[in-house]
Amino acid sequence: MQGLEITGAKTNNSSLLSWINMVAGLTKPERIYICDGSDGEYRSLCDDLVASGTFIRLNQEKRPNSFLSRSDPRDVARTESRTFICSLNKADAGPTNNWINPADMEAKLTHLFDGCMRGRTMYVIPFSMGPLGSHIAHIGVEISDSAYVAVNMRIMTRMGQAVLDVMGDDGHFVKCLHSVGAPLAPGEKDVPWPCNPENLYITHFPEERAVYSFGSGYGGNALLSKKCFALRIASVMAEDEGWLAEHMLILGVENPEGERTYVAGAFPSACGKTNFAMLVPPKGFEGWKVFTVGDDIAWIKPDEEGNLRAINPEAGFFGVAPGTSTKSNLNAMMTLTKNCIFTNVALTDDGDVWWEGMTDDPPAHLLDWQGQDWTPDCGRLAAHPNSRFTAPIQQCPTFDPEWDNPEGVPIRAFIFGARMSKHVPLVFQGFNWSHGVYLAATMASEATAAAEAGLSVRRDPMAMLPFCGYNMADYWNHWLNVGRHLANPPRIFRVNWFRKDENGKFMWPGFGENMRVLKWVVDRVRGRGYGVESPMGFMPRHQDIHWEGLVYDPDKFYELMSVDRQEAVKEARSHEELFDNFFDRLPKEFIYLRELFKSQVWRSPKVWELARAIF
Ligand code: O2Y
Ligand code: MN
Repeated sequence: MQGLEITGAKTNNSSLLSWINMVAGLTKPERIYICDGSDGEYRSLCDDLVASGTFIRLNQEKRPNSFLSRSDPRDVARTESRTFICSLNKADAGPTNNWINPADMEAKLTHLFDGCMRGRTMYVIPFSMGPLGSHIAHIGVEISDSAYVAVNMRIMTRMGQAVLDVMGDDGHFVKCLHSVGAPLAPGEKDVPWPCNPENLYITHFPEERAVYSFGSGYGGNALLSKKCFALRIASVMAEDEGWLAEHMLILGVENPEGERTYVAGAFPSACGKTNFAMLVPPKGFEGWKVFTVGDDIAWIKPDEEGNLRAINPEAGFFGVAPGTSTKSNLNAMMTLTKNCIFTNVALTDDGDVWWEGMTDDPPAHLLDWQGQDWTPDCGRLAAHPNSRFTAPIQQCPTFDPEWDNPEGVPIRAFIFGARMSKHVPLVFQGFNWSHGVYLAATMASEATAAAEAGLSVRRDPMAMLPFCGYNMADYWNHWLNVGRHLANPPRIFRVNWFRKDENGKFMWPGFGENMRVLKWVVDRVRGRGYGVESPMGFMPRHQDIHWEGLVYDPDKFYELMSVDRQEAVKEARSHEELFDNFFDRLPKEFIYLRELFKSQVWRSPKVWELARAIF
């Protein structure tokens, strides 16, 4: 709004100042505040959130500087059905994205944003995705009318005055505009979690490199740095500029000799991605260490030597709380001891947090995620299944200081995981880059509830289905193209920790044991791991896996690695169903790779049913 004073951090960036004025003119806030990212500012915003009832300060002895927030029960998760890619051309969004014509969407949004910040503060949140000044990093600015968003962004990104300083007077930034869509009339009392679920729009304008989000205050809908910028918009930027923006964790494995190998891994939700990123080496791996660079997103660029180097663009974890415990993920629990924001978990009588799976026995009494009295026999969940913690990455015991290396870390392998109770082996390696890309593009997971019945398989190429900001077939072509220009392309692996036996029991003993698979992956990329060629790719024999500390019967191992020939052919046929959606944009390589796979499967009759025979 004309003449409204701008307080907080300082900038002379002319395009930022004119965007701020333009947005203020449209949204008509009460105040404008530019976040400086300081400790004092964070404290004061948290105090304001406590005063307004959005935050509950937790017991400062048990959980110092930590807060609980309860969302509106209609606003509890990112909302794929209301997420749109508004590219100029519908075909550029592709068949896997919701699309609305950008002019129509702009008209709708202009109407919704008009006056939507009345009675509220407009926070201007400058953030860097990646180390400040890194050539792999990019800068964004989120304008939001939510203080909850501002404090979460302080944890999730490098945020504040230092970012404005890097931007300078004419530096570029990605525009991210957000409103909870709940203007306040003069004198109207606010609610703890304002939102507007009836008018929800999470929209992306790839050509403009901009995000506009309206109506939700939750997670991926509101912290626009994360899925909206770092994946949907960044994937488009990456295609234009020759790099990769991926839904991947980054970890380093160090052997007792001090040799460290970095890998990036893509897993759909509920596949143990956070656990893998913070893996604790099990018995038999004394002297081995795992380092965490990131748990969710990787930006990966070719360097001058033709290697791929990756940064984690984020600075925090926005992890799912339920199921996290000292048994399942000790490092995550240690990360959560202080300076955290918890959303939609339960509150204990002594002012701490609790969620399902945190302890073997639940407390006798809690306030649940909606603030209602809760007892173990009440028949309700105490924490919402999508309840979250926001935590600084530097608090993680496995935090890798290389996280802040502006050059990123060298990636030697990509691991693509899925949740399949049948037919998909524990681990196998693509023959080469294009075969690996094919394996990643065709990965699928069973929906958890349907898994028991062996129903409902959802293809989730590279775990990017909800996050690719353009046509998925163009994205596959881009992957193939990146590989063509690498001197030393990372090796590509598929894994599946979730195979079950005929009694419905998991065949692989648990997340900690994934270290054994990781070691085989590292051995392969370092040229010292043996792999047998099969129609699926290269596979380890029992003797190629490090078993110290675990007794795992060879027969069981070969059962875990076996693939039924009929099922493999069925699988290859169902790739056709996926590919048919993309018409002429489908990479030609995929057609030949599929045919090659089918003919290889047919030509190796017995070995296929009896995996052990190949070994
Ligand atoms: O439901 C939300 O808003 C969060 S979704 C999310 C958060 C952190 C990491 N990954 C995800 C995801 O959906 O992949
Ligand atoms: Mn994710």
